Amino acid sequence: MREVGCPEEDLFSFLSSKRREDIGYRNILSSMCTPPHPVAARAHAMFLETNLGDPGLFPGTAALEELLVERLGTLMHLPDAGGYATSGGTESNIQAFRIAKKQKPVKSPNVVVPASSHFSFQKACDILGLEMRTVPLDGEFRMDTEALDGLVDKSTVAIVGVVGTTEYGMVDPIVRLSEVAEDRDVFLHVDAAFGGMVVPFLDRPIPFDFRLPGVDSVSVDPHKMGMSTIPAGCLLVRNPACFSSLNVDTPYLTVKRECTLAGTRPGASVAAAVAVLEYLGMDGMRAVVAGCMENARRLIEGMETLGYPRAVTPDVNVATFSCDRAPAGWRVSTTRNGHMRIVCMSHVTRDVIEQFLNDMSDTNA
Ligand code: 0PR
Repeated sequence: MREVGCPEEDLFSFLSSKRREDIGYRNILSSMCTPPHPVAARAHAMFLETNLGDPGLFPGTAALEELLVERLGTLMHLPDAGGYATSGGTESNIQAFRIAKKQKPVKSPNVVVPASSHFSFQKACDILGLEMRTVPLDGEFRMDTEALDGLVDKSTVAIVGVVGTTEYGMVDPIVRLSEVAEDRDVFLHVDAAFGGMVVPFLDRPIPFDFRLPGVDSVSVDPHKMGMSTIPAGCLLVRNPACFSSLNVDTPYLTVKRECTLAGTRPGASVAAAVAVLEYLGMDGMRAVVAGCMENARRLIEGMETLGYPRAVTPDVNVATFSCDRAPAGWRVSTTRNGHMRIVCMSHVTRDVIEQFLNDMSDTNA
């Protein structure tokens, strides 16, 4: 550290120079995050110092966390769902596996996940000592449920389905997974980190949530399509009592037990998440999602006109192409199969898409 502190103006000009090195969201087509909605930013600033790790000191903020769980639980067709605000999809996935593992104490536990699952499940398996069994995908990058049955055995503590896969934006056949989970009496975790804030707002929602009897937990991230500030995730469970298996004693806090992974936890991004849901309502979210889906459709149409076929028709607003070059200045990503991947977040407006397509056609020339 410096011996003597830096004058504020100098400090902030240093910070500004670093901030200018960041790439503006306008040209970022590869991210599942987006600039926070203005009401999220405003709420975040109001709750800057709050800590949900000691909720008795911040009962108002703690009530907002409960409201978030209630709102998202209701969206997932279970108003009484248990849950808490996590730091994002990774923490939700780790915690879901912890619960599943506690529920079935076996000698060499395994979990069965689709090949498309997010890398956070690898971290979870490493931390928890779980064998990860991978189910291959079908021709449309969804879990091939034919292959699922043979991978589940007595030591399987959890099955995972993904709603809005990171790379291709697909929704796994959760109806079938729910049947298998019930038949084989296995915990079913649905990773809806991305699609949980998309699918419920589609004209024809694909069933994936607690309406399916085999679904035990769902993760959904307000800091992705929920336009909240970072970090804001949420883990929801059908049976609120299952969190008690994660409890540790916290004798000197205002609550005597804690089931969360993190100790100190931000209230600001939770207030921001609630703010967006309340401000937009179902109607507002439907409009946001309709816009993103329409932009994805237009992008696919435009790219195909330029001779770059889609890899698949996505279920949510992630578009992928057989195309190996992007015009300069744009951030796109590449899937493990080598497809160009573009996430049509709300900052990726129609104008941005048209500009991108223009630049693509110039690189073609
Ligand atoms: N589950 C799914 C389906 C995800 O897509 C992600 C992250 C996670 C879980 C983990 O969520 P957290 O990152 O909140 O822990 N998906 C994005 C990805 O890996 C995250 C991301 C966002 C990456 C913005 C880059 C970026 O610029 O692509």
